[in-house]
Amino acid sequence: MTEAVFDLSGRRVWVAGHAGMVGAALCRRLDSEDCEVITVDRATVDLRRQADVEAWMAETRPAVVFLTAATVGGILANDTRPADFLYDNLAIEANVIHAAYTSGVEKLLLLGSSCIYPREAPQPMTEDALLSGALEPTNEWYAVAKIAGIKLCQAYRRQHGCDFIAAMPTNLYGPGDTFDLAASHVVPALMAKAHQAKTDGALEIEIWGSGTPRREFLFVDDAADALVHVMRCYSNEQHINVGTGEDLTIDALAKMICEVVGFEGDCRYDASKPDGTPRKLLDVSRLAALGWTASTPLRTGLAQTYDWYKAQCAA
Ligand code: GFB
Repeated sequence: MTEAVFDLSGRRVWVAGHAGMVGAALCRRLDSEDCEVITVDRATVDLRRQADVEAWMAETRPAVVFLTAATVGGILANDTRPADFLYDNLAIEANVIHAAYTSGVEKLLLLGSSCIYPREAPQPMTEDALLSGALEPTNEWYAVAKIAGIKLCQAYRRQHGCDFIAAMPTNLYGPGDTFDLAASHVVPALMAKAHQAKTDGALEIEIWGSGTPRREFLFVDDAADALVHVMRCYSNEQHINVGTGEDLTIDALAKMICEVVGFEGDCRYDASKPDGTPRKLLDVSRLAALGWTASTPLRTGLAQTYDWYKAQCAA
């Protein structure tokens, strides 16, 4: 086990973005830590408004910040709402990171995304692949904002000595995900489609693209555990990958989701929808060297997510 270098005990920890899937999982994970978790609703502090953020942070003085707040979405949302994905995320990162510096935050972790890497990056993608080639066009707006976030953490570390770090997770899924088909990522989208088809007695579900792209999926409670581990054990200017190190095709994922849901119909591919990046597999050697590896198998995580979704549908 890696020796802890940063202790959360007794510290005031702000989970920015607590209402989102990752923020909520982090709050669950931090329940078992001896720290004070604070959150603030969007109606009280809009993180895109600099004055709101500075005033709230100066008043509440968190010692530690997990910056998970972001405008996020699946491939279609990224492709059709470029201004939201670029502006919202740049504003949130700039405001929170600068206010963390001015209010004396001891440590901040920015959550990014594996889409920061070039579309044609060698697989699995190491941290060094950043800015080595052109981005995937469907999500370059979000990627540029997250790259700017990494650079903000580096810049405040270099110029002001701030212990600000950045973690780049692979595609995440789990309880609390967005199941709205216009905004969702592939896991909740296919789960909702399969569930609806099973309920309606439909013969097939529609899968976007060709089914051939490969993706890596990490269960959100594993991700939250990894982020706490990284907060404790990592302090470096270079960002760090967070994933499982294993991927599968969208076709294989769709079949697994149909099995979990109990839908026995067919999958029909809609080639008019984008595939996005052909492959996005992270090299997780650095994280493994810190003593963390994922523990929830994909099928187990999908079953837990489906249980959560069914409970929401029934509510
Ligand atoms: O999860 P997803 O939207 O995100 O799509 P990305 C992954 C793959 O699943 C793509 C296919 O090849 C989609 O075409 N897919 C098949 C579907 N059926 C569906 C469906 O019904 N809904 C969705 N959403 N996809 C996002 C980025 O990329 O991943 C973000 O746009 C971010 O910036 C996020 O990085 C993690 O992996 O393609």
